[in-house]
Amino acid sequence: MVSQAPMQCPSLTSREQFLRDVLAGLRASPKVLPSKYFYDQRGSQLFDQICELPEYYPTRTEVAIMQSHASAMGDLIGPNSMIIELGSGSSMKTGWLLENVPRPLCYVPVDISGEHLLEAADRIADRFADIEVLPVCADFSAEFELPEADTAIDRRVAYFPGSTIGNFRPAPARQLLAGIAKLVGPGGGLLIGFDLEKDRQTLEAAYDDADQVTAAFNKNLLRRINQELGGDFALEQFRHRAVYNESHRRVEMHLVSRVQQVVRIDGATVPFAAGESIRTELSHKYRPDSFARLAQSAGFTPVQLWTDPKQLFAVGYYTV
Ligand code: AVJ
Repeated sequence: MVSQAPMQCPSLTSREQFLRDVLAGLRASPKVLPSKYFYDQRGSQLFDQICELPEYYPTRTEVAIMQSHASAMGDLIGPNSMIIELGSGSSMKTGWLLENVPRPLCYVPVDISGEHLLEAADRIADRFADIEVLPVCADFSAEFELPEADTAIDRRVAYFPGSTIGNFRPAPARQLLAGIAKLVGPGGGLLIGFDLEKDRQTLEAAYDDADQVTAAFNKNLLRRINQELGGDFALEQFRHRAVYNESHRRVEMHLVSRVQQVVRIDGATVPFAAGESIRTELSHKYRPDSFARLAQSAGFTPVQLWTDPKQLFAVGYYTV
């Protein structure tokens, strides 16, 4: 059953906010653009395509880990739990988990995109008639209120799959995790997917695929600026670049200007030198112990870690 309180989606990205963020980023040195703006309709489609690429191992590896270990995860979580999925999107990996958590169980998908959210909530509610589904439209990186469940809840557990945490630098990642610890409270848990450090070649191929889907995903950000902010980026004058920055343990995506040029956006001008780049995304990679330390610094205790035979990706369970 989907209980639906009247749901107001915070209008996350007004045009004004988008414009402010874009101009601030392009006036900074070096130039940056926030990766959260990748996901308009076209960007979300391209991301779904990325998840199917032979080079992009994270999604299929995380799904395999969930398939193999969801029953152990469900046992650790236990009955009378509220599962709060952060950035639930289309709730792709959720079924494996919900099938294996003992009942009673309440599921709270949290997403900024209202349409995605209600569609996914309906699908989960149809498939699991005995689960109370309470969708919340919110930005999970800011504070939000949890809905009240019908049945008494013994613990709250956040589910944060997809290695989205990798988009955050260490300090904001710690803050986000500390916010999750506060949200689930004492006795609560966190089940989180994160990507593991590995050889440069595998990492760079995952973010620079042969079919150029990731390049299209990256350049879509410029197309979006053109469309929504009246920019005049010539997409073919920028080159996609993905590089593993080993000292920071992160893949960085860039758009590199092929020539010296001036771009206009809503009356503002942005000069580019030939070879100058805009950094559009950071994707941090961890070792089991480096992620445990991060989680501990946010108030969590490591309980168990699951990984795949090639140790490409990990899903960990932590408690407050
Ligand atoms: C959705 C942030 C997990 O960092 O791997 C995929 C996004 N960017 N290919 C990632 C992404 C380019 C992805 N996350």
